[in-house]
Amino acid sequence: MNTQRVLADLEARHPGEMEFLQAVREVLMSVEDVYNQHPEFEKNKIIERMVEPDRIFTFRVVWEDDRGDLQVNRGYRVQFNNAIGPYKGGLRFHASVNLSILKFLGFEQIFKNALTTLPMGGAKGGSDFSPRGKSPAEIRRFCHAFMLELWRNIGPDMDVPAGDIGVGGREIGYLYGMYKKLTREHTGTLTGKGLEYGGSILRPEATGFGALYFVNQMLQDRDMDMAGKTVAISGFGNVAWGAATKATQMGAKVVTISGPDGYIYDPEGISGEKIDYMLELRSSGDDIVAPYVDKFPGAVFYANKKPWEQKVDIALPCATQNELGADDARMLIENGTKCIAEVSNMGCTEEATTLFLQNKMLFAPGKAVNAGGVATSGLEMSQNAMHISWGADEVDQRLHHIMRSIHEQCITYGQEDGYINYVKGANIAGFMKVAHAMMNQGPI
Ligand code: 2IT
Repeated sequence: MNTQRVLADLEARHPGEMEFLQAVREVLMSVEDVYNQHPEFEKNKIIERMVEPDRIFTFRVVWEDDRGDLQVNRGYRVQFNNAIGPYKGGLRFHASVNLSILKFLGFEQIFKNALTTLPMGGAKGGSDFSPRGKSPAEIRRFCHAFMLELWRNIGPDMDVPAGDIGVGGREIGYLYGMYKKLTREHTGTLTGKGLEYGGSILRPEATGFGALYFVNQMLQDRDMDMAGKTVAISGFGNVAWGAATKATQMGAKVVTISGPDGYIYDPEGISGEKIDYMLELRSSGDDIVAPYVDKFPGAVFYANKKPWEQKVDIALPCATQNELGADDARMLIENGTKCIAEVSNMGCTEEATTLFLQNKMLFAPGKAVNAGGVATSGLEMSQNAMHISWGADEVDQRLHHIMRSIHEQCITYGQEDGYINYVKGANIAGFMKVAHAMMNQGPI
């Protein structure tokens, strides 16, 4: 494979799509050697086909705000690859959403879903609608309007959306309600549903819990565990909440959370009612963490700064893409951080990732670490298809098993003279599965 040529072609066709190009570059660099050992991949143009989404839907979403004015947003669904199963991936509602971001997320989702061991293809969607400062009624009207268009392109064996940034249980409820109304079917076409209407127990916790199961495996591999470790977490949404809950249960002390306004440092540890308070902060809709210090005066708020300047044992970016840059990485390395695991998708910049790998840090990428979320969505699909619901023990056991399997795949493919390169391991393991599936199905 001529990686540089593939990337140059892609750049010429998608100028300025920085996030998409970044995600593709990372995978291509990782798989280059393995790819070149398989001339049949080259002959079948596997890479050229893989970087081209199967199809993309873009549509207009019109909704009425509380003043009675009409608002117009853009809606998207990128169906990237269904070689190993129906399209699967979240919906993101955020002002920053554009095609570059959704294509990067959809591309990552292909390999992440392959790692879960479950039959799911890769997709992503969303809108540039920002839930920030919107009333509950406006959010409901937007979700209904969004589904008025999307419903034709999704289905239980075709494409199963879920949540992501800005889309949680409430939004999934409205989206599912409208989907059900339009199709007159109750087929579980979205995941992340409420427990009363087909949702899976533990889905809200699954991304954070799965991430901590994975981190625990990483630590065990170097004869360490979570007990007594200090943890820096960024973000304060659903993923940060699940990660903080499980880290605390495992005996670690979470000392930071963050928002767009800055970060909270709480030396006593963010546990118990403080973790619950995160959800309250989130549901206020203001998208800020500063009020934490009014409620818990032992903590400090650092405006417009990131938590990576704190000396901790474990760093877990849980907010959004490229949230941890080269300077942050240097600080974490200098501070002797024992483990850094991306819980957000592509949480580290390319420079930061390179620094971690060059310094042989214990570092793992989002597509491995956060795959417990979509894996539990896969378990929700299975329960829906069987018209049953599993108990918490069953789901948690399966989640454990899946995260262990992902870790093993990373070890198998990520060996570099005794160092485990989890980035390479995750990319190669996911890529090989999808590439073989594509080969077996012919040039379509
Ligand atoms: O990035 C992700 O894996 C998600 N937002 C979850 C996707 C899903 O289908 O549960």
